[in-house]
Amino acid sequence: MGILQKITNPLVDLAVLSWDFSLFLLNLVTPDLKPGQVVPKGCPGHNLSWPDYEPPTEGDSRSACPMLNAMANHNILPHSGKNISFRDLNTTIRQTFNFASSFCFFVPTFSARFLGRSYWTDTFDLAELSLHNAIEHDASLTRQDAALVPDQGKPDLALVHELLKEATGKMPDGSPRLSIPDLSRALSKRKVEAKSNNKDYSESFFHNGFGAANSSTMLTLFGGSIADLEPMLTDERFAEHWEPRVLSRFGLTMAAFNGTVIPVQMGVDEKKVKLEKGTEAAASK
Ligand code: HEM
Ligand SMILES: *[C@@H]1O[C@H](CO)[C@@H](O)[C@H](O)[C@H]1NC(C)=O
Ligand SMILES: *[C@@H]1O[C@H](CO)[C@@H](O)[C@H](O)[C@H]1NC(C)=O
Ligand SMILES: *[C@@H]1O[C@H](CO)[C@@H](O)[C@H](O)[C@H]1NC(C)=O
Ligand SMILES: *[C@@H]1O[C@H](CO)[C@@H](O)[C@H](O)[C@H]1NC(C)=O
Ligand SMILES: CC(=O)N[C@H]1CO[C@H](CO)[C@@H](O)[C@@H]1O
Repeated sequence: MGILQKITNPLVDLAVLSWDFSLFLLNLVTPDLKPGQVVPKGCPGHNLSWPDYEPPTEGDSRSACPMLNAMANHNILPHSGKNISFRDLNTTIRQTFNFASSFCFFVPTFSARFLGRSYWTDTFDLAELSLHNAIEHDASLTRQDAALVPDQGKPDLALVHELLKEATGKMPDGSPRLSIPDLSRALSKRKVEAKSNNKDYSESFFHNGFGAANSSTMLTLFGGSIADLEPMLTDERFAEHWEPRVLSRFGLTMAAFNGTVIPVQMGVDEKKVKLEKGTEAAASK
């Protein structure tokens, strides 16, 4: 049985999707949260004030996910990255990132399923989330492929800089912003590169979609702001006074998120990258 059959559970997934859609509708008819108040009172990050950053040390467990690592680096999750309950992950990502509760339930449940554990009673270490081809996949934007670099817990700084320098947009204050086409282009380049460097390269429709989804959080929650993404992707640290840029009262739903993910995924064009590479090579001859 393939891993996908093992981790999909149509009844649960259907229930979560309808719950998600209800939240999407509720967001349309309720007032937005006030800037500065997106993280609830009493939670780390409320009023734009995050707990201190402490880089990981030898023995700490870290994942392929920059944002979860950042939570551990700021002690929002245990700094060791170990023995985290799936249920705590639900609560903390709801508070920290203003993802809708549907999403906050769905991803930890999904992770519990692929690790063969119980969402309700079990725990995990961050590194365990990097199980290859469960969520972790080839051609990530901030990690070399697992076949080349087995430790997926640290960002590859050269890749991060390649991504950040794709930004062609502008924030309202004039600073650089990663746009939808910038992200599509970055994903296309990573795919072309990974396919040529990694003889064990694999991809699937499912991972393409989720890869686009994972990276689209940079455009929604971070508004594409390079000033905010740089500390997050290089040090896995919250920028000072950061808060989620999604102000919806019931959080970022998967339904709303689709509005960003689908255009990003549709814009992925590996042929174009290959053609451009070809022209560059010809021009430099
Ligand atoms: C339950 C929660 C979560 C789990 C289990 C999880 C897990 C993962 C994993 C395993 C990856 C690696 C995928 C790859 O190979 O590229 C990943 C990537 C990513 N995650 Fe998460 N994640 C979670 C929550 C979040 C949240 C809340 C955010 C944003 C606020 C986020 C943003 C990202 C981004 C941007 C990447 C892409 C990094 C890259 O392409 O190198 N994740 N996540
Ligand atoms: C929020 O932070 C500002 C600036 O750091 C501070 O002046 C203010 O008192 C804080 N408000 C609350 C309710 O903590
Ligand atoms: C893991 O955490 C639980 C509480 O959530 C605790 O009872 C247990 O002793 C911890 N296990 C280890 C190995 O630290
Ligand atoms: C998930 O977290 C939400 C809070 O965001 C909470 O209301 C809900 O009970 C939690 N769900 C489960 C199944 O633990
Ligand atoms: C988002 O789009 C994907 C595929 O395009 C679809 O499978 C999924 O059900 C959609 N999610 C929601 C919540 O609308
Ligand atoms: C934040 C985000 O979109 N995370 C997604 C990353 O990909 C996995 C599956 O590959 C999804 O379950 C997460 O929802």
